[in-house]
Amino acid sequence: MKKIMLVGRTGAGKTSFCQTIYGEDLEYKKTQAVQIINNAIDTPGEFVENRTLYRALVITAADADMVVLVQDCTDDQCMFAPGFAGMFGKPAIGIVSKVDLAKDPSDIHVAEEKLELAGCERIFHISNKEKTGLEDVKAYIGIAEGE
Ligand SMILES: Nc1nc2c(ncn2[C@@H]2O[C@H](COP(=O)(O)OP(=O)(O)OP(=O)(O)O)[C@@H](O)[C@H]2O)c(=O)[nH]1
Ligand SMILES: [Mg+2]
Repeated sequence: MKKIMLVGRTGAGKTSFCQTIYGEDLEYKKTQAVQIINNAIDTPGEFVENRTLYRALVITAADADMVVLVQDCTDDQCMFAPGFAGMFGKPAIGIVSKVDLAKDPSDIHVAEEKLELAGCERIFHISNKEKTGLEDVKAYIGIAEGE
């Protein structure tokens, strides 16, 4: 199982994603500091919203095997500049989150394009609420069935 680090805006669904992939109940709590959820390093959205905190992200990533960029498909804003994922020097995948809330398939495509441009090698579409799209990403990260 790879150790992953979650990166994305406040409210993107990073903590929910960690809870979902490890089979925990969804419990909302704003992430205030870096926290470990099983094999995942969950970061606060502020780390990517404030350039001066990028350094904290890069240092935290030293411990991870893979970086996971999370983009909410209902969010017009994106914090991932082209090539963003390259700063970690680690494999990076992208998660388009909240697909249950997409008003139009284009919402998902636009989010996917942002993640592609950011440098993600694979992109997955998921809903933490409806628990869709999880098996593929879990397999990619190496979380076994039922784990
Ligand atoms: N409808 C829907 N809501 C979601 C989904 N994922 C997360 N949410 C909701 O979005 C809100 C924010 O989710 P979090 O997982 O706490 O977001 P976060 O990225 O950890 O945010 P910070 O800790 O502030 O950086 C919560 O109310 C979640 O219940 C999803 O796939 N679908
Ligand atoms: Mg969080």
